[in-house]
Amino acid sequence: MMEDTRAEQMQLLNHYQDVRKLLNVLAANLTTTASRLESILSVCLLQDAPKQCGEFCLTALSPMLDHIARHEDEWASSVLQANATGARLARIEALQAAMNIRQKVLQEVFPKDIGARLDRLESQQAALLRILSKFDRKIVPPKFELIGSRFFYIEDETRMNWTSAGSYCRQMGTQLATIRSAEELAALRAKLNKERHYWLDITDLEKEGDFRVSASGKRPNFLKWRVGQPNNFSGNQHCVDLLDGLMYDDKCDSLSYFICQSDDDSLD
Ligand SMILES: [Ca+2]
Repeated sequence: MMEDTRAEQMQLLNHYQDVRKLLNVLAANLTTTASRLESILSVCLLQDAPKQCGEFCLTALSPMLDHIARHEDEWASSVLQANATGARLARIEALQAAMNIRQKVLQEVFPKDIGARLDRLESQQAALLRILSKFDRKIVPPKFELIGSRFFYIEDETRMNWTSAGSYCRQMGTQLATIRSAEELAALRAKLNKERHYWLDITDLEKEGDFRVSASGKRPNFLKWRVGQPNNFSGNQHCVDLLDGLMYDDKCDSLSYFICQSDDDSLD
């Protein structure tokens, strides 16, 4: 009797546990369904979802579809342009790569000090040109004579203003004379007419009182002023001449004889 009652109790307990499992499953399903409903309702608060959402979606999408249709061609051409730009970029990149390779090759072929070597070559070339032109000037033009240690031409027939006298010398490939020492002055003086003025290549036309060699722009190596000279008499004496072994500043447009020299002072 007792045993029968116990078996019934066990059976009831098993049923109770099965029912409880079922209830748990149902409760879980209900929770899932509730959360789905919640999410649907938060997006679109509709009473009849299938019908109303269809209209709603069409209404919302229609302008977008029209917009797509209107701009389809435009977008297609944009895509084409983008493709063309892409192709050009690719070509530019290829060119850049080729240039990089060429630059690398050049860097390997040429020595790194090529710039310094070119600079040295240029200065050597300039020095050679200076020497060559001095050499050229040593080929003495006709009518020039050795006076002291250099060659001079003394114009004793025609008087000219200072500018024309300078041009006359330059036409012979020479320049108006400067005097480099007392010895040279003495040697020249012996060849000149004591009563005549002879133009030299010295002037203060650029800056009053600052006498310079016209050919070089430098200060003369040697000056031998007469007492009281230069006096810039009347304020317009800017060209230097020689009279009886002494120097004067004189008006540049005065007519005087002159002396040319074969050396080029600008090369000193
Ligand atoms: Ca004077």
